[in-house]
Amino acid sequence: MLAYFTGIDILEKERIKRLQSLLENKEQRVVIVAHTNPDGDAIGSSLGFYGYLQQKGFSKVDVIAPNKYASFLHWMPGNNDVRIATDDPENTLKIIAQADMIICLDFNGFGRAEQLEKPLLESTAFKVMIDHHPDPENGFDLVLSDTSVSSTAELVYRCITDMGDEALITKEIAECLYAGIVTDTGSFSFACNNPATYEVVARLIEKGVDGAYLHRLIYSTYTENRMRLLGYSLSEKLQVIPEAQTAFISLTKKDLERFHHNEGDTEGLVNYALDIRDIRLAALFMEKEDHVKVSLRSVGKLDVNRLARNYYQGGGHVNAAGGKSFLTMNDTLEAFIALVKKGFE
Ligand SMILES: [Mn+2]
Repeated sequence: MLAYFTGIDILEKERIKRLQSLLENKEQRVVIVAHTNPDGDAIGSSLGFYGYLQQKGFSKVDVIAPNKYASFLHWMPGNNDVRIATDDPENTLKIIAQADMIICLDFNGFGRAEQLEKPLLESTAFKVMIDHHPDPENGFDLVLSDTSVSSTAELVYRCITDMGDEALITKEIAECLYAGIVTDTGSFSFACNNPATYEVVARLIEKGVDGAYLHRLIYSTYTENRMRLLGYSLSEKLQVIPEAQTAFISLTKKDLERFHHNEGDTEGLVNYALDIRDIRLAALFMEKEDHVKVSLRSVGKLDVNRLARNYYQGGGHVNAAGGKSFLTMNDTLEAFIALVKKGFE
């Protein structure tokens, strides 16, 4: 039996029961939604839950991603069924409007689905949130939120198990959930100092997951251009502010074009800046069409979720967050440097 994994606490048990009874009607139309710029946990938990509903006997389930995502996630079982909202906006809106139940995974406010925010709000479907980000927003009919878990994928495993359906988890579902946990913990290097996470992972391995194989599918996927962009970013575009224990990388549109940048090529890049000794805050600034995308990472108690909320109209976790700046790249960097030098805490 599970030694550390004791299931969701009493308060949550009522909610699990609620979800369980809601899932008794297999004829209803269910829509699973991931957040914009979906990461490994968003896609992994969405496809894991999708597989689970299929195993349970649901036949009208759609999975929607607001926009395209990186190709290193395309191996996941069920990936070909994911609808990309930006590819087919009309049908996406129809599906959301006709849904009986909407399950939002790995985000906790409709705004994180960007252009789908309004349709989601307007839909009369029963709305479920399963997530691990801090400060869940109102507007959901059922909230399963736990900020202590490594990932939404771990939470999905727990929900399925608590509903008594562990036996329905196939190898394919396990692979999706494993991918979510691996990517959200930086391959078990943060947000997982909890025996329960490893116990869930042990169960997924029992289901037939080949960790080494999946690791290569996820991480050993660089194109030559992506590898050279990484080298260029570190040697030419990295700035260090030792007195503020801060390091950051900035990439203009021209930089990105030079390396024929593809979606996902800068995934994980910000973490390199954090690997410098004594650096506690790392940032990546990327020039987009009408804004600068900001990714923030920190170590320890330094709260980049707050930094992202207060200065970059975004959010995330204490040690990993993101947002946007609508200043020019130069002004964005100047403001950032001033901010970290004066100390924003
Ligand atoms: Mn996550």
